[in-house]
Amino acid sequence: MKVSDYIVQFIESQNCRYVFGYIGGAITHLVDSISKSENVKFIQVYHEQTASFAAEGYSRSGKGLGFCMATSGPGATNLITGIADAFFDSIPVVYITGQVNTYEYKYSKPVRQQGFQETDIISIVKPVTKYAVLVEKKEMIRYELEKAVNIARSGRPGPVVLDIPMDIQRADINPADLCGYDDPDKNVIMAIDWDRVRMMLSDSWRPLILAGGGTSGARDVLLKFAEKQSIPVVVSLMGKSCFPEDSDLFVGMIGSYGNRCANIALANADLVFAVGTRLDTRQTGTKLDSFVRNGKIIHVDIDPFEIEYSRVRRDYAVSCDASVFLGECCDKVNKDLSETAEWRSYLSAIKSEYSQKKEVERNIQNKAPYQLMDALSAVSEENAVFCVDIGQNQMFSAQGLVLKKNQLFFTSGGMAPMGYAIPLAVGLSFAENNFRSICAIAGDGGFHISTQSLMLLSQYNLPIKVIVLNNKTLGMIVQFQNLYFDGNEAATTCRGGYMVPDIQSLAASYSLPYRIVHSKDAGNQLIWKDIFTIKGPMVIEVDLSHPTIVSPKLEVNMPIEDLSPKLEKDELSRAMFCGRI
Ligand SMILES: Cc1ncc(C[n+]2csc(CCOP(=O)(O)OP(=O)(O)O)c2C)c(N)n1
Repeated sequence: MKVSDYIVQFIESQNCRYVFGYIGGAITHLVDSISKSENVKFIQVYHEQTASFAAEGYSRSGKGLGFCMATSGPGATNLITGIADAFFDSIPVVYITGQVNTYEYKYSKPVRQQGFQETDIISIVKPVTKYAVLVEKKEMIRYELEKAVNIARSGRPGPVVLDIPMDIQRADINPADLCGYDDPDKNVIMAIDWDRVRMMLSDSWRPLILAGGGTSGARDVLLKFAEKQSIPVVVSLMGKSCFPEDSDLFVGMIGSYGNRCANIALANADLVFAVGTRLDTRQTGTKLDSFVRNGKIIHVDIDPFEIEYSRVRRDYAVSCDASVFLGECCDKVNKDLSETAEWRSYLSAIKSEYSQKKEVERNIQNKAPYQLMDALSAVSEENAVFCVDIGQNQMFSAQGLVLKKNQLFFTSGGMAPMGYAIPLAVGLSFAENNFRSICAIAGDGGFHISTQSLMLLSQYNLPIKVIVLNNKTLGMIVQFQNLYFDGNEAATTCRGGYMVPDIQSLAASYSLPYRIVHSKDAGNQLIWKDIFTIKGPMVIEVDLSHPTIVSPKLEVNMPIEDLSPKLEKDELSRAMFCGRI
């Protein structure tokens, strides 16, 4: 059997029906083998970066493992942003790159290159992968594939890269002779000190759950635990959609761009269950001593390094899978609900006083982007997925969308590459096979960066609504420039040298239906309802007309509750539970 055929058989066995990639000489054997498969299809994209993000989308759907392929040299290097993104946001993806023949490869010789398009991709991606290896011997193919998949999926998930020379791809093997991989770490579990957890909860009057992206596979037990104990919940950006946001227990999203009510909740909790989160600076702010300063933190993260090297003071930290921890919490801890009643009623008052709606009423001139989020929250389908890009559009969505139980929200937290949303939506859409309606939300900048991926929407009639929040600027950076650079709009506005293409013409050149929604109609539910009744892809340009601002925002060196625009001192101290006790 040819090695490339064996690889395809293996991919089929991983519940993967689509491989995203861009052809080139060094992966032609693999693409040829896929083309002969009845179970897996090669989706030829229009930029390797699109393939790298689409494979993440495929994995993030939970429907199967994402696979991605690119040729040696420029094909492989074009994958790097996606590989790094999957690494920082813990998404299991198998990236396969073609390589020059082993007899052409330079190995450790001090020359720059021997073969055409030869590039040592393995050394380049090592710091942003869980595992990356050049498969030099055909006999190792089964072992390396099984090892790669196991590593990608186990523990804290992440990307792996297999670099496969052309002569290995075309070599002949007998599958019966190949050795497999045996996971050596199968049963390593860190014990949880339940007495300690119980004690901390029983001493607490103001408990709060902070759910991070690691709870995305633990939605049911998170809800069960929170409801059983009536513990209010805040989420991080990556944790958004892990808890139903129409629940009374939900307070909001925390962090540098968190909802004000959620940051205030965090500042006043006396016990935080921080689960499936690495407590990064965008969550804690830079003034670490103010983070949960009136309380204790139980930190649960599957990655033992995050537990060991956290910058945040924790009172109990354990490396454990979020679903295992929360599942056991449901059985092993119990709290007298009357003890936390005052905290819950305080939080519901804070939630209503410092909701995103009130924030917008008070502090935002151009309300259109937030009105848009209100409308999308109201009319989007029960099982809609929101794939969200980077910039102000990301924060409008994260702060403004109120998600229901079965809706999903995917964005990039650690790497945050503009141009992420549409390719991500493409991968998800192939995995979902029309089951979910998908919105890709992007700014004009991120949209332009990923324009070529629009081809796939019309080519495969993918049910993706691309919503472009067109403020004709790189809005997030303009906001930053206004804050710290005296409003010098270098490289971010038309004056500064940044231009936006004609979005309608772009949609037309990719044969996509197009609608424009003007600023005054951004919150018009009827318009959005009408848009969602149309099946298939569409580009919807939301013309935001005027400058846009994200609010609230935590400035550098500020305590987590003291978001800008700042509340009057008196008002803030009245808002603090701890100010009253
Ligand atoms: C690939 C990449 N380049 C640069 C940045 C830095 N950056 C972050 S947000 C942003 C502006 C985004 O502008 P746009 O896509 O128009 O969205 P808006 O902020 O206006 O909603 C930039 C340049 C980035 N995150 N990714």
